Amino acid sequence: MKRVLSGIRPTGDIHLGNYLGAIQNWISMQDQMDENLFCIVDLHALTTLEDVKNLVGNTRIMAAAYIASGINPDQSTIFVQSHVPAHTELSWILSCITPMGWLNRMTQFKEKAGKQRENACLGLLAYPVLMAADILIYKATHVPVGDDQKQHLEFTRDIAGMFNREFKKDIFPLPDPIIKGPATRIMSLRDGTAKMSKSDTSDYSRINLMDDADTLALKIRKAKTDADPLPAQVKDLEARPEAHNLVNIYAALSGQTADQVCKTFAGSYFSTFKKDLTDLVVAKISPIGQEMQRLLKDKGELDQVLSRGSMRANTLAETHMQEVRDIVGLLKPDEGVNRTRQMDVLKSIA
Ligand code: AQP
Repeated sequence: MKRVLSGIRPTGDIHLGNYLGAIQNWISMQDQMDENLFCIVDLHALTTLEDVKNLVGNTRIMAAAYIASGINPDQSTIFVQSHVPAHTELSWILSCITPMGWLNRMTQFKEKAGKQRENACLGLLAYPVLMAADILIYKATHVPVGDDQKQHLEFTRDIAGMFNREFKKDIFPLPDPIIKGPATRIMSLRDGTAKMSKSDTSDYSRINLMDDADTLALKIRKAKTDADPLPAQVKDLEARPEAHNLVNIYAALSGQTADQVCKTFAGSYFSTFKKDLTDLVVAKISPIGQEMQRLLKDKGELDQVLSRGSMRANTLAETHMQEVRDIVGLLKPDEGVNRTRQMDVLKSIA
């Protein structure tokens, strides 16, 4: 059984990095896998509360982005993480076998906490445990993500192995990270050494899926580059991170390798290359943005997709959660006794 699970935090404008690093791979896997689950990980958004604006709106925007990009809700399960309580239940159980040393080594925690390590919230430190639960609760076998999530995926495999050994049951498959293509790490348009990110304060650092054609053209025109022409081979771009990034974006959107792009544009200056890149970005991204705008006009329809998704996700997650409760040795509630107690309480109130 090949089952895919992946997700994005609804923390702001969904950008080209999210699309090329994650969603494009989800779409290519849709037909190849037995089951696909795509989650909007709203509980993860709470780990950086300062960045959380309009969580409800952003959750719907993310659902619209998934569908507009090509995730078919009749074929794949699209749902919201907080609608499936088993994620947090499993997260707690996993956190009880997670060594603190493993969490302290996570580079994303170090980057996000920065110098405020002592004041950083527990949720930010525990983020990888919840992410492991997101994946393991569905016994997912494949997880398509961008390069920045590599360490969290290794952590998930380690924790799954540890749980299986600790309880002497092969319950969790070790999920395979799918990190592929020329766009596993799209960089900021303003700084080729920083990841394109929703939380970057400069909107000119990223290409948003909902940017209109004029904004896309302006952002690419303003993107940082250098005065040298493009080389014939991508290896000669190693010391030119901004130029390398734009070539990677062109390659990913046109379905070519970065070397093929270099060959085509060898000797051209960025003034020429940027014009072709703009045409390509507008042709690929504008229709997605327009479809998102259309989908967002009918919130009822979007909410229905999410509620259908959460029904499927809950059914699967609860089946696996029951196995986990049995394995760790939690007492099952006796339904008969529970009902009698409820009646007693109701009588005492009456
Ligand atoms: N720049 C990127 N290049 C390639 N892939 C990327 N991803 C994110 N940025 C890039 C991939 O998108 C998926 C969802 O990421 P996320 O929103 O859950 O978390 P993130 O990695 O923290 O993304 P951002 O945009 O940087 O959000 P903020 O600013 O809120 O932290 C993941 O598969 C990720 O690899």
